Amino acid sequence: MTNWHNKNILIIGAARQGLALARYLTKHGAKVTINDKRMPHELQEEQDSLKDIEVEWMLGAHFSSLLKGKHLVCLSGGIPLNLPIVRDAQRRKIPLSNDTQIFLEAVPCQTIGITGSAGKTTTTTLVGRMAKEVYKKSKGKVWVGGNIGDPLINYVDEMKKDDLAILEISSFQLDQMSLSTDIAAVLNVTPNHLDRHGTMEAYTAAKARLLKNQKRGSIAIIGRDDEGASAMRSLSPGKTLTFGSKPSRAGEAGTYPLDDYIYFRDDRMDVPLISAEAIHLRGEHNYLNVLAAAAIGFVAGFSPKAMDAALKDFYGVEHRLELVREYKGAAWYNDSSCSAPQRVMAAVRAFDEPIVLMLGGRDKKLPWGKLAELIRQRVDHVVLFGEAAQKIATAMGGSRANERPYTISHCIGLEDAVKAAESVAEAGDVILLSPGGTSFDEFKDFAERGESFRKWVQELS
Ligand code: UMA
Repeated sequence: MTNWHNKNILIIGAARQGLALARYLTKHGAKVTINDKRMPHELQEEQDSLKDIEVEWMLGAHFSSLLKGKHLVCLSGGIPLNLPIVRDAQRRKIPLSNDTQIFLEAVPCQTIGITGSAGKTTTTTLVGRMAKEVYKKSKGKVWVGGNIGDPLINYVDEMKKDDLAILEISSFQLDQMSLSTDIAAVLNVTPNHLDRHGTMEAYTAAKARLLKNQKRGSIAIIGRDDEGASAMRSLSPGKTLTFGSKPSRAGEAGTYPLDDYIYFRDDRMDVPLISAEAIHLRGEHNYLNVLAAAAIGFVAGFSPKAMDAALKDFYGVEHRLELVREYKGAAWYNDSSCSAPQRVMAAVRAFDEPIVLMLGGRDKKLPWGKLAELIRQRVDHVVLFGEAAQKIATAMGGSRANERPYTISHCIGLEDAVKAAESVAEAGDVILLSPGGTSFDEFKDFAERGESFRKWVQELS
């Protein structure tokens, strides 16, 4: 749908995606109703932000009567598909959409979409930095957004054909999408968001849509080290390239590291792209993010010089293995964005130092067993906090005979967990907040959790 004139649209979720979409659709002639489960007084700021446009606000609950006469229902990322109003919309055959689908229907320029269970924000940020180096001398402009924080539908009317739009795309968004980007990357697919998708199959199917929805002539980039992503090699109707930590097989195009360089290889050539010297990010998982960004950058036509320059002063994204402070000889790291046990494993593996690991938050019905095994091998002290503390403690099952010892403390919330971590930390340790659970049991989002952590760590004296 691209002609919005007089179309009746219901937007569910009055936060970043919903508000951005309401503004865009209203501007293009649609009659928009915004619905949110929160009460009017809780959404005063949101209502004020749209004071200059005409929208109908229906707040406090999701009434199915709102579907009457609607041509389209747009869902924000946080709206579960099993909500009765969403089920009713599907039963009545009212199409579902969202901000990213509508953005892709309207965008006039080349697009890059990045998804994955882990690493999508770092990779998107990095590709954006590379693109900005390249576009410094071009008449086009680079736009970076999507699930990373700022919906690009906010800017689509300003975009021109010579621009480049780079989007982080989540499985929640992909569920409602039938379009994809010119270059699409699936970094990895490991258990995540199972509380929302229900099964690993449903979660994987959502990720796969980014590739299946591509057109002929598009390019797909796949993480070949990752089983879940690798299984998607043949889903794109376009050309598929890969990235990975070892050289690709003969005839398989993609990026790989060798002798302090990241190379691109295809059946004709090996091209050095980035020197290891330029990379400051910690952890193997981050090295893979750089390999992914290099593959995306190469197919997008970025020069090796621009890629190298983009990395030189890049020390990572906030709340992702971010060094907060050195205190009494110990280093405190904020990895608050980590909300899956698999990602905690990547964070733990990023360090050689003794580790005090802060774990907790709200569980997403994910398995903790493999992380428990890694903790036995690598972690000296675990500080558990929040709703998931008991579930994690049960998965760890206590120390076993003849095994490397580790200790556990239990805390109610993150502030106490910081104090507990301080009391066991020694000079030379890494204290790592890599919670593995979401922040919603105690905070608005992972950013608020990370900021609170930073504040409490800075206050230690
Ligand atoms: N709400 C209801 N009914 C419900 C549930 C929620 O009305 O049953 C309402 C809430 O009251 C609230 C709104 O829905 O007003 C929240 O919607 P939202 O969570 O989608 O909020 P946005 O600010 O629009 O955030 C979304 C993405 N959120 C999710 O996908 C859950 C943000 O990704 C994204 O940055 C933002 O749009 C801009 O594109 C966050 C995220 O956690 C960071 N994403 C997941 C991830 O990265 O793993 C997918």
